[in-house]
Amino acid sequence: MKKTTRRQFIKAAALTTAAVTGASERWYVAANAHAATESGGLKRVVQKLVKPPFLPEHDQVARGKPKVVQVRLVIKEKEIAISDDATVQAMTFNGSVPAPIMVVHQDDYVELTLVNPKTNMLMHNIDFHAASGALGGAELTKVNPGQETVLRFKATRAGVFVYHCAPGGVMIPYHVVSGMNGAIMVLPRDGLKDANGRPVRYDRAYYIGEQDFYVPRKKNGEYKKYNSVVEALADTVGVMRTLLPSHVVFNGAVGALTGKTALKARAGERVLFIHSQANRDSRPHLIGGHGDLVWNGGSFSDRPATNLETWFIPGGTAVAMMHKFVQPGLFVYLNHNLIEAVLLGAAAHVIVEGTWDNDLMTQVKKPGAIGG
Ligand SMILES: [Cu+2]
Repeated sequence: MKKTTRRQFIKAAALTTAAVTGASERWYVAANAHAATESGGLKRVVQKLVKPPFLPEHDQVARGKPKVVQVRLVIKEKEIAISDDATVQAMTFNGSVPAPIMVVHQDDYVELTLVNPKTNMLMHNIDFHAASGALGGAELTKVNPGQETVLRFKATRAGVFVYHCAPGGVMIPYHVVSGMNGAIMVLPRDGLKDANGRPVRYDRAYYIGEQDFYVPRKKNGEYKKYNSVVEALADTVGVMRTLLPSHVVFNGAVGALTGKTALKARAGERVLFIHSQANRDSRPHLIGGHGDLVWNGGSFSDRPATNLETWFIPGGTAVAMMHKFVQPGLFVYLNHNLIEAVLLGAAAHVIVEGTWDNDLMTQVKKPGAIGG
């Protein structure tokens, strides 16, 4: 295998960025300066981001005028275990796969400080699908190890949106399938509405980030291990070209949202599931439940679809679904490509407490001998 140095990779990434974008930096400087005047004088709040599946503290209905919401992402290149037998040299925002979800309201400004510590090897940046212009901010946020930058954008569209690293060329899919993606929820200022336009609120919300990984194997079938994101690149891109992921998981690892870390709810509660897939399509389904309200494509400006059995996430999208649990027990939330769910890992558990409703379901006769 041909060895490539870190410097060669950084140079290659920089060249491909220029080739893909062909953009002039000067134009963006002017645009950025203009934005500074628009958000001046607004109240500033710091949003403390938390590890998924949890959401940061937020109001469902905005209080007062639009704000500048300050968030901070620190990029960490680090090894993570994604199954009993495989590790990945992951690239992360704040150390988790997926990256933390941000929650703001429409017309708020998001002011992100993006930090690339000098302990990392690669250049990174961020493309917010919720933002307008400059490749979603990617052109304005390229940070080499040892650098930080601040980006501010106005959240003009209500919905759930993916954000991800997009440093150019092959580095775009490589960083995304190494874990460098997350989501932002931009709530309508007056909160969510049901299919009839009536206000609807959630009792809990969870963020599920679905991630496809492409881990190379040795000749004997074992997964290969690498010491850095640079060392893993050539082999991993080889697997990526097959379009056949070795793993498709929720929240960074097979079983990450099962057992002790299963999602929890009570019968009678409305739960909002925000599900992102930054690279591939997915088709979520809640076994034993329904997509009561599904904001297809992630837009809160459109009426939600109702009572869906399975819904769709086009790759590069986040989608929100609300379900009111009406029975207790174990519910499985999965990608209803059942091969991906069961063999590759795309499944989560929801443990629901409450009292069983016999009217909705009853075991009339226990399984036993035929005619017995
Ligand atoms: Cu990156």
